[in-house]
Amino acid sequence: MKTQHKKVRKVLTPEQKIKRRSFISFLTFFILGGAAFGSWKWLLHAPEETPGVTAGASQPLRRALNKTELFFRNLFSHKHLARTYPIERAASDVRVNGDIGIEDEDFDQDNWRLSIQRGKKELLTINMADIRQLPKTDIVFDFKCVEGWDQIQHWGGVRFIDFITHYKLQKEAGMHYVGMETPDKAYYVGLDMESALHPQTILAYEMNGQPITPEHGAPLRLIIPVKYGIKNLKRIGTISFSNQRPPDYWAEQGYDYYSGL
Ligand SMILES: Nc1nc2c(c(=O)[nH]1)N[C@H]1C(S)=C(S)[C@@H](COP(=O)(O)O)O[C@H]1N2
Ligand SMILES: [Mo]
Repeated sequence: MKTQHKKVRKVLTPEQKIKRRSFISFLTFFILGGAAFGSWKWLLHAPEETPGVTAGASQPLRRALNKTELFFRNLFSHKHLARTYPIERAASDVRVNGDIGIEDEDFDQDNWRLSIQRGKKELLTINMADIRQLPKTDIVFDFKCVEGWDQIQHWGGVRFIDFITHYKLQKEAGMHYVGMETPDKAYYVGLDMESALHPQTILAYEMNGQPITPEHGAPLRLIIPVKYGIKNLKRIGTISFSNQRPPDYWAEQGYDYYSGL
């Protein structure tokens, strides 16, 4: 004969069941709530990135943004070439937009020099005659402004990668970023090295086969078809290389630092 062992289990009344559930709910609420509050405080007190570079995002947020950016970067852009068009498609009446850093009417093109620090001690000062001697590349592509317009345009100049090779800036090009600014430093852009070295990125001195006019950035401007117009700096004065993000005029106003297409 088997003895039946009955497990003695406390039978809860409906009221007790409700009480127990409420207790679990409260506990969950406090633990999760506390965790959320803690994370918020942590974010709030986390140091900010260099002001002006990421419009004041805190470091943990910046890291998250960088991760997302990297993901999309690898997914699209850089292996691809921007679409090009036959020369007849290029606009003859080229749109003008933005004059920050190029307003000075007394600006003297003949005295213009491009300054670049090479290594720790050397400052290269390059004039237009030097630049015109380098191999020339033409491109006809659809120029896109974040304000919502685009236009097929024809530009000519030296590919940035060819320029780097000629001036033996390979070591500098091993860094993460390029910074460019107007001679008066009023307009400035930061570019990831991959985009700067993209085969369609050029230091342009011609538009529709003619020297660039002052309002389009004479004597030398950046044409970077993998980026929106805001990164296509007109009238380059200085080029620098760094591993930190260089300041960027429109990124400081809240625009996407990367601004890629
Ligand atoms: N120095 C300088 N470069 C600049 C700007 C500017 O205001 N100043 N505006 C940018 C913007 S927003 C665009 S769309 C393009 C316009 O170039 P474009 O005037 O030759 O059409 O230049 C870019 N480069
Ligand atoms: Mo623009």
